Amino acid sequence: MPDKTAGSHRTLEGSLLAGSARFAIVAARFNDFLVKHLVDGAIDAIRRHGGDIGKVTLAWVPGAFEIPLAAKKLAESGKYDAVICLGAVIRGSTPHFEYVAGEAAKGIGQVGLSTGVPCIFGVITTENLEQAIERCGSKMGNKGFEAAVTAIELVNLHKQL
Ligand code: INI
Repeated sequence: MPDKTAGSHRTLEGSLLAGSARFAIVAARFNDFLVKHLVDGAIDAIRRHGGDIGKVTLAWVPGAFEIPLAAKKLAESGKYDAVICLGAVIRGSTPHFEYVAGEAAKGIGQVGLSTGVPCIFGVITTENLEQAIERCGSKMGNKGFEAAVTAIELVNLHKQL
């Protein structure tokens, strides 16, 4: 935690109040029995942080590999303050895990940098199904919820930058 009492520097920090922020969610249908929980978690987080879930747009793409392009179009539309990207890539189920997970991570990062719209990496990448389940609302929390909270914080921080 930043020490807000030390020195005379100016500290910027985004609040966790969603207010009237507009969010787009891009969700990968591959492993949708898991990703649906991430989507529910993200919407729950927006609602519980005071956001208007009527303003949320949800776009489904076939797999995590397809997330970046859809995220780019949503970010470029000017209609959203942040794009929350959700998916589940499980090593056990594919020999091209590295490609899918790597391209999703790199692409989502590039969309944020190139558009200036916060683009959140809420794609879980795990060794096996058990680890994935743990991140979709059980032992390790819900990474969709966490991704949405990150989006809220960044929207509020970016207003000050
Ligand atoms: N897509 C995922 O989102 N998760 C995976 O685990 C996965 N596996 O295992 O292959 C996956 N593959 C599909 C990929 O994202 C593309 O949709 C596909 O290659 C077509 O471009």
